[in-house]
Amino acid sequence: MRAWYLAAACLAACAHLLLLLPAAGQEARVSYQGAQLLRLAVLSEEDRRLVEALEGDGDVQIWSGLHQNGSEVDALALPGSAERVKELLESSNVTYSVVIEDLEDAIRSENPVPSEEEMQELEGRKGHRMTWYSYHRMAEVHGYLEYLAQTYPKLCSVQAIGTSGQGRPLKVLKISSGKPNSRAIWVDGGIHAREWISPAVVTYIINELVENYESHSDAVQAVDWYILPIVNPDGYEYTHTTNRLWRKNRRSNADSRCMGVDLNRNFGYKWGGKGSSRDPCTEIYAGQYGFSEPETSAISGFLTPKIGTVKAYVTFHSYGQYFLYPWGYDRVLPPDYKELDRVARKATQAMQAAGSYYTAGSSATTLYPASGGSDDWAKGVAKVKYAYTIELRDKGRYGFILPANYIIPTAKEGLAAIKIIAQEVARLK
Ligand code: 0X9
Ligand code: ZN
Repeated sequence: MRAWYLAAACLAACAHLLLLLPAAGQEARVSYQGAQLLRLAVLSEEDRRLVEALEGDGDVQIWSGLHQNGSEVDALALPGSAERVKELLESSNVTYSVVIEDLEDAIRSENPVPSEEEMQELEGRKGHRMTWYSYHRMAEVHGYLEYLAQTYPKLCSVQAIGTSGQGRPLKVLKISSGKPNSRAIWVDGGIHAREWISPAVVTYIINELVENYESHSDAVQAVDWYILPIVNPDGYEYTHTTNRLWRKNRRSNADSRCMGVDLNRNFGYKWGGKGSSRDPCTEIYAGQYGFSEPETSAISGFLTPKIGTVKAYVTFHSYGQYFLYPWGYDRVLPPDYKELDRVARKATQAMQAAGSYYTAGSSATTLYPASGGSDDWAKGVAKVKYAYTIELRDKGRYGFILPANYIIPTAKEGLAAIKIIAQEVARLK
């Protein structure tokens, strides 16, 4: 009797503890409690070396700036290192400010997850669980694409163009008014797992083109759309369950210490050049060879037969508010860069009218050289006229942890850009 009572009491009391422990085979969630986002003024070569050493020792994670022109570097001082990093910066006369006091707090307030009750009510009312008030898991994004295909079968269809390393489908939504021989535009998001604003903006664009068709009928009539909201579903899910700041995909490497390939270094044009790494433990690991990863090879397999019809390739990333065109592999420009630049400027004007200022320019000169990017492959191999990488909001206040209430304002800017690109594609000779 007594033993039974103790067991029952423990079950009740310990249940919440058990919930915190990961289930068998599952990794524990990475906590960023005590991690601080610092903005550093890196003025000299010596300062730069200090920051690189801190990164090499695993004390900081660079978020932006170190390989760009200008002196501002955003670096996340990792849990347990923040106080020591700040002391070292002070003793080395590197000035800094604290942008995010505690990253775990920021993560906690980023995404107000609605209750299951609210979601069920939404599903009953709308037939899907998608909103632009919070960031959604892959299953909800994919469920939304299926809902559109079922609801608008004349306009929309869904196709899995391949599967990720862990077997998740790479779902593309095609939006087409059905005109034969139409030109096409490719749009993707979520190649980098932690850039949550990207799939959110891409699904917003989808929603506008389909559910708000009357407002954008020109864009839908003029071209066929192929839209892949989550290029890297394994990484994306991992940022939801385990490590909010994961960037790469989740395939095991030959060097089993470190997982994942940077998919935006794995495309097969100028693969393995500047701004990419052969070291699997870096964030910019290019993989064993160009298109070694299922996610990138699915995109090339899908688009290669469409060469000649795809006139624009737009890939959404974050953050920094940049509108970038090739080349990314080095500081050189394609022969028609003036036309790329003209459309970039027109699009950024529309984005500014919709809300925010974006800097237009070529990738390598505006940001930094980085080879093996999807945009360079689209331009260099798939012969896509307008290849753009759009780095969405913000400019560093929240960085990757952009609170969900910024989804709609940011998405309005993305939509404004996409509409200009569609207009220009329609005008092509
Ligand atoms: O480094 C990248 O892959 C992109 N920036 S991010 O902060 N989202 O990681 C920029 C890619 C620009 N395009 C090329 N370099 N090809
Ligand atoms: Zn990115």
